[in-house]
Amino acid sequence: MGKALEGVRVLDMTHVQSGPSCTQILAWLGADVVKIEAPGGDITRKQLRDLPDVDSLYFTMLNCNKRSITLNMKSERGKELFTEMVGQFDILAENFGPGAVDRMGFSWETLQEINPRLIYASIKGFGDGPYTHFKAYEVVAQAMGGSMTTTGFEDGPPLATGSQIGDSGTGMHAVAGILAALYQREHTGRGQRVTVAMQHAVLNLCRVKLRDQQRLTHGPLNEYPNREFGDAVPRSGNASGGGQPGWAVKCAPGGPNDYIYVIVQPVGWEPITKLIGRPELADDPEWSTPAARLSKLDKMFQMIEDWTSEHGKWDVLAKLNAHNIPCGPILSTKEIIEDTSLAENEIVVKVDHPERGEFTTVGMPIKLSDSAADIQRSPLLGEHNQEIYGHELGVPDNELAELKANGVI
Ligand code: CAO
Repeated sequence: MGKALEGVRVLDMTHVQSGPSCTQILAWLGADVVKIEAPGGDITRKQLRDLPDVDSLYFTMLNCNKRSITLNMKSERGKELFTEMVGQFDILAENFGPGAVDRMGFSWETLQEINPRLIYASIKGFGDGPYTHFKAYEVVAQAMGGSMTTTGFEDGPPLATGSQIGDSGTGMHAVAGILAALYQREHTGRGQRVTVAMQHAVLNLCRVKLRDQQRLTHGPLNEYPNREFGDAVPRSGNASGGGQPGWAVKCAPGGPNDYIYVIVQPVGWEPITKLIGRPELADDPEWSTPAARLSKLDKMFQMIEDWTSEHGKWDVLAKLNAHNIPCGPILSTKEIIEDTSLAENEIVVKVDHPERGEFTTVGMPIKLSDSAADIQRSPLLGEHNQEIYGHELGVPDNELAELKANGVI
């Protein structure tokens, strides 16, 4: 067996980011992922284009290793072809607005009748309740899942994070659900419904903030830099708010990404005092213990910054790591895309594309020793119509031409 999911077939009706991020991982695990697009194509093929008339990086970076077919799900023949495919696939994945697949004529009950082994995965913005019928995008989920309220500085507005926890974060949750359903099917012989709400996935990633919400009822959060607390967890800037204090401190020469995030574990204090030229603080009872430092973390990080701002972030990284002090320089996207170790790890990968030429993408973050991911380019719109409708479903060439002319494919 070459790949973990070899032989597993995914009918991929996903679009934009959350759903495609899920099915791309399934493809990298070896599944045969066939993306069904309306004849006009996934909207992201045309969004945020950097080159005229060429699939956008938005699309190419989320749809690698898939095949593409076009199908008008609102046509009668389209529904027939879809029904035939549902009978032959293991997984159907979609993330349309609420009710869209039902409106196409395919409820979960209907799909089960067609294929009782089908695993049907849906991503929506919300679970059951007052928001069920609402559409959602990334930052909507961040807003309603606990992320925006806890991101930013206390005297500023709520902030969106750059990481796509609502979209790709939800996609990764959906992968887990689909793989579990595949495993359960081995025992039961039955498929099942997998649903993930973006609000729920973001909240799962904000779990520690609900921990702190409950701690707050027993008093102030001393690990936070905030001086005053209301009835909800405040935004705490760059503090982790976790068991060990951390902060982003400035480095030389003072550019927008000349910062390093430093964490002061108890064992790290003594070497830090030496590095910053204040060795006397190692044994000073005012500074020597985590409890003593807790009420003056701002002063502690200011002293550290007085030192780091005289050095470049890479230099500080080396000096702190020489003493096993956890830290991370703030890497710009340019530094990341040019990072040789990320390329060597095949997490920053170059892929050739027939229309845009070579582009860089983010590779497979999950490494399996027996199932290496082989990153292949995204498909052109309808590139595999002939292969799938003609060869696999046996639709004759003359009908294919007719379906094309009539806008069915
Ligand atoms: N053939 C014919 N029609 C098709 C089709 C096909 N192959 N594929 C999709 N369509 C139609 C659907 O039937 C639907 O039409 P109706 O509304 O008339 O039933 C329409 O295209 C898609 O609707 P939509 O609500 O999904 O699209 P939108 O652009 O208005 O909304 C989004 C986009 C993302 C807000 C919405 O899809 C959504 O809320 N999805 C769930 C949450 C989600 O995944 N958000 C992630 C956003 S970024 O990753």
